[in-house]
Amino acid sequence: MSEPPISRGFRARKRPDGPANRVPPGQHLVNDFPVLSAGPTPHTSLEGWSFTLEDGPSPLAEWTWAQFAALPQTTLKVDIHCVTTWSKLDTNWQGVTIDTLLEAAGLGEPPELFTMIHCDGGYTTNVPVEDLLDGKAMVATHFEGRPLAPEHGGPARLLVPHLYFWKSAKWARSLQFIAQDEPGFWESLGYHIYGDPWREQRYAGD
Ligand SMILES: Nc1nc2c(c(=O)[nH]1)N[C@H]1C(S)=C(S)[C@@H](COP(=O)(O)O)O[C@H]1N2
Ligand SMILES: [Mo]
Repeated sequence: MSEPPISRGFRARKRPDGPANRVPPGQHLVNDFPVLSAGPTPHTSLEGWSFTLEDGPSPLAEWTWAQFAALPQTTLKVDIHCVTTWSKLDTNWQGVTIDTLLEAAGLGEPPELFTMIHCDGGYTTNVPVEDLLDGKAMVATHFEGRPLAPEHGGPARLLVPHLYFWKSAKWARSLQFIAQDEPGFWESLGYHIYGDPWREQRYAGD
């Protein structure tokens, strides 16, 4: 039954989904869920909440909270990576994928190649459209089976887990399609325009 340690070690290193292989360079694992906000937590009533898709200055579609909650829901189990070096494995989210939003808006094709996400409180972040499609991103309303806490972006935040977590904009209220990539809040302050944790794209020029 027992195998030589060298064989076990070799197998462990090769295991593709081992936790060590899921932590990008320069990151460490945490079990808690740190809160990182550039300003105070906005408190928007669900009655006053809406989510809008825009093509540049033109509105394309808008959902009230009730309408948004009635859209087809998706769950995602994903790892998240904050540029301040913490990563968290196997986080569970529920929300509406961007694919579902486009479909619900009657848009076969996204109208532009880039997006800017706008939030209550004024935070913005830019994400290329292709990083939002094919189930890679959602507007999340639930975390670990419960409504998303206000400090973590409730009632709804963008979730783009394959990019650094600053791209997962909290208190998201609109997704604006734009023709040219433009920096959002942190990107204008020296953070990377794209932010791939596996390529350690923390700051402009990385
Ligand atoms: N609206 C808004 N979204 C935001 C931020 C923010 O300050 N405002 N901070 C970003 C950063 S830097 C990170 S790491 C994550 C933190 O999310 P958390 O507080 O749920 O951990 O939210 C991102 N989304
Ligand atoms: Mo962050």
